[in-house]
Amino acid sequence: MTVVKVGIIMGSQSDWSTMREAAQILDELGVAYETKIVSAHRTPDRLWEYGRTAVARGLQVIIAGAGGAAHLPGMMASKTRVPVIGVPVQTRALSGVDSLYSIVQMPRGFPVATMAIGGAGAANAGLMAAAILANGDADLAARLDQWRNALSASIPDEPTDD
Ligand code: RP5
Repeated sequence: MTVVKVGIIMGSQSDWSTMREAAQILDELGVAYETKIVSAHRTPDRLWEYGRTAVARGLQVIIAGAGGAAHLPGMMASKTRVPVIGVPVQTRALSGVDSLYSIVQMPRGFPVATMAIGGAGAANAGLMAAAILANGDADLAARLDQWRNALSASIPDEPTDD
C-alpha cells in the first residue's frame, strides 16, 4: 500500500485550477498525495480534524492554498507540526496580494513556507514538497535531480524573435 505523505488542501473548489499545478508536479515526480477542500472559514471543524490527525496519518508535508483572507495555511500550521507550504491564490479584487499578505506574515513560532502568488507558486510548492521528501528517499532525489536538469537543459542560450 502506498503511504500518502503529501496533503494538498485548499479553501475552495475555485482554488483547484491553481493547486492542480502542485499535483501535476507531484505526478511527474511519482509522489503520492491526497487532495481535500478544507476551508478555514466555511469548514473550521474539518480544518481542525485534518490538522489533529496529520502526524498520525503519516503526512510529512502539507501544501495549503487559499485566496483572499487566506487563513488556511497559517491555521493549519498552528494545529500540526507537519511542515506547511502556503500558496497564495490569485484573487480578482486584489490580484492575490491579499492572499500573500495573509499567508506570509506569520507570528514567530508558527512558520508557513510561503510560495509565490498563483500557478508558479503552486508548482514550486510541489517541488518544495518533493525536495523535503527527497532528503530521506534516494530514488525520489534522483528523479528530482533529473527533473531539474531537464528544465535547465530546456533553456536556450540565446533569445529568438518568435
Ligand atoms: C477562500 O476564498 C478560498 O481559498 C478561495 O480562494 C476564496 C474564494 O472562494 P470561493 O468563493 O470561490 O469559494 O476561502
